[in-house]
Amino acid sequence: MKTKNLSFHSLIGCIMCFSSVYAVCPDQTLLAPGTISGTTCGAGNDCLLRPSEDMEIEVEIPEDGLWTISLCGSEFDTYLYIGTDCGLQDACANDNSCANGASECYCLDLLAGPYIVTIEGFAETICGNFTLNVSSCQAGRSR
Ligand SMILES: [Ca+2]
Ligand SMILES: [Ca+2]
Ligand SMILES: [Ca+2]
Repeated sequence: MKTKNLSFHSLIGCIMCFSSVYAVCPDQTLLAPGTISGTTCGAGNDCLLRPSEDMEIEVEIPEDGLWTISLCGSEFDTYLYIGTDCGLQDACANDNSCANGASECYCLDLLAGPYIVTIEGFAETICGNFTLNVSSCQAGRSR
């Protein structure tokens, strides 16, 4: 199991994501494998990874292994960041791995534990409906 250095990550999280001091992070949680849908429109620009409105979703990875975290099928041009705390991208960052500018981190080698997935738009005024899917690579996946 991964151990999390809270003070270190909180410090870095504050530097990279200033307004998370004032906002609630995460917005939602998801136990992997699974899917969650929502919208970033009206969700607030709480994380400064991009200047757009954003959603932060805590994804609980239940076991060490290869995991795909995907926004494929989302209805706008997304950016995807995956980190060990709010505002971080230390696990993965992706812009356009799937169609229509949507983002995917494919078969990441992850330790079990919580990760914060930040869903942003490619530009300040871009927001929309997203579908976040987290699946195990070992379970097989067509692409
Ligand atoms: Ca943002
Ligand atoms: Ca937000
Ligand atoms: Ca994109």
